[in-house]
Amino acid sequence: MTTYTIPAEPHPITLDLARTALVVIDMQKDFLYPDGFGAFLGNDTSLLLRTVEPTQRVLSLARKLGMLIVHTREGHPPDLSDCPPTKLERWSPGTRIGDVGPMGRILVQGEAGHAIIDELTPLPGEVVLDKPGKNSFYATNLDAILKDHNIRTLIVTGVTTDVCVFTTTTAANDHGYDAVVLSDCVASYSPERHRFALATIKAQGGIFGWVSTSTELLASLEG
Ligand code: C5J
Repeated sequence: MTTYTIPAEPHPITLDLARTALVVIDMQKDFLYPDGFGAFLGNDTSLLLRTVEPTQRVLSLARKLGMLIVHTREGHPPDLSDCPPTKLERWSPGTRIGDVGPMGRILVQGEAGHAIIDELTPLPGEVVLDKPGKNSFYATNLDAILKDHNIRTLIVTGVTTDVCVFTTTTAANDHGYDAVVLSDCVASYSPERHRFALATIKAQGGIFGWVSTSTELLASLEG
């Protein structure tokens, strides 16, 4: 067993490398690229693009170490059959799921904006998990995949901190995993909500998990 202790808040966490997976959440063109749907809604995508370089470093080390790597993508099939009516009706016409956005139909599988950004293209053998919800465990086989690999700890990266990262981390806790969120590898369109989500995850002695950074993780694993 190869274990590493990673500096983290609220306290260091020891992980067993063979039982640790990297989860890269929704690094999709529509959320990150300046010509995607997130930007079309008026969001500053540069806040999200800052995560790309540190995430590339973490992904590269995870590949070198042979860790299980899971990339998630939020979206629905073209007929929107798994999208609840409430989610379909929520926004104004023209900006709803399935409407045509700047990079194709919004949150629809197979459209250009639904794809993972070129900088983090998954390699063969890595899991690409399509999910209809925010929480990556909802209506997916993520828990089964992790259990198949005897995973205990998740290194969590991706976007957005306050939505899919937060809900996946709280669900990971309920499913019995330790989650370590890397603060420089996650981002929100709102810096305030980003800070609040991270503060909540590590509050009360780590009620949902841990918060660390790519620098601390890489220094520990490379050391
Ligand atoms: C994610 C969203 N990925 N913000 N989705 O956080 O709707």
